[in-house]
Amino acid sequence: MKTAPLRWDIFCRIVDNFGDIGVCWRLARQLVNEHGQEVQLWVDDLSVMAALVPGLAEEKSLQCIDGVRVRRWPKHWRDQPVTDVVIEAFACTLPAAYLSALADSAHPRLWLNLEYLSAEAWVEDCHGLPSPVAQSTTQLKKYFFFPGFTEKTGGLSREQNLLSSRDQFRKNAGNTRFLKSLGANPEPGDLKLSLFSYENPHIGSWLTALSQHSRPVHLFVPEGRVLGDVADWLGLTRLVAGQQFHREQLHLYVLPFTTPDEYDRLLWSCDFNIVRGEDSFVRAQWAAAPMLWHIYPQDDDAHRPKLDAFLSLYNQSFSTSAAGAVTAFWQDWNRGANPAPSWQEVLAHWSAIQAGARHWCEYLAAQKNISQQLVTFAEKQLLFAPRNLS
Ligand code: TRH
Repeated sequence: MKTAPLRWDIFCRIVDNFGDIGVCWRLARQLVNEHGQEVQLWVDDLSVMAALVPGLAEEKSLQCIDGVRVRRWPKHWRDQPVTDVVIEAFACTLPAAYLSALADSAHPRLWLNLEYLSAEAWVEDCHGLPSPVAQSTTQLKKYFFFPGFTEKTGGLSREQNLLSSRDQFRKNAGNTRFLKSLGANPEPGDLKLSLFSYENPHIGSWLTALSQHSRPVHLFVPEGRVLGDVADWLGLTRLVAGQQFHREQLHLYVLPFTTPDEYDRLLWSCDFNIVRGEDSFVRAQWAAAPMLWHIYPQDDDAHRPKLDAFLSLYNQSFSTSAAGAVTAFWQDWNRGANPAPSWQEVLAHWSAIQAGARHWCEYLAAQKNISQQLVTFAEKQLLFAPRNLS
């Protein structure tokens, strides 16, 4: 039975960096374009979003992009009609007046708390649990929605045609053309890497190892927080997009921050990707190539068990020795130890690590993606209850 589209409000507060809006924007687009839903995305800082969405006009309080109504989340909230489903992304705290309107609504409403991605085991137990906070009203239901890496979680963001587009791109030599457009001309057998990580003061020893590799290495570094450490190694004070450097075997390209789709193409074109946070971390997994995750560092070291939990799942796709090499490199990088020796171990297990990365991607691709799961969950909660679709 075909059901009428639900109306969704997604609220996104940008705490830091690009991950919060990267995740919400991707989700909003998928709900509209792949599931025919009506979506408004409320964002408190459009200037950060503009880095990912070039057509976005920062000064506009309402604009429609790719079918999504993008709205500035104003400091002083003015009354707005509430929608069927509300996503409160990453505990961003809904406007109080909006919340009361939700609770007072005569029609069933669903309030979902979209949580940060984690591979920790407790996520499976908490995903989809009702939140007691709002259960006092009969028409408003609140639930925790956890993305994750197993069938018992809310899944990961993956566009319907993502993997087929990736395969076509590679089959049609899109990677060669793409790297050429960045000014690179790698020969077959050269190593191609991308680097989008947080600061790492020990990166110099790894860059030196790359410069001494047996074959040419092409390293693509989008503008971001690691550039200062790369500049230090080059003996420069700062780097800007468009610059290229050549040190022994290493060709280094500083790239402008680009659109999420172009960034996917970079990940698909490289043999090894260093990624960070939440969204680039997921995109690198869909590239099905060896990778390293620089996890978002938290003051209380809460990121350490998250890193360990992911590694123990991920490593199930790898042979024992390849898993050991991956773990050592990831842990060294994330602990601020010298990553050069464990990088040599990665190189020593290269084909086994490539096979493991492909296997992991296939394992994930067999699961339902997060937008499918959200729509199914929302329809289940709201479908049989009378709704105001006016
Ligand atoms: O920017 P991040 O460090 O975001 C982080 C995480 O989301 C973290 O969980 C959160 O707590 C913290 O912010 C506040 O890393 P992330 O998640 O990888 O987001 C980067 C986004 O930028 C991702 O959507 C990919 C996108 N991107 C581009 O669109 N173009 C580019 O050129 C690059 C390098 C990235």
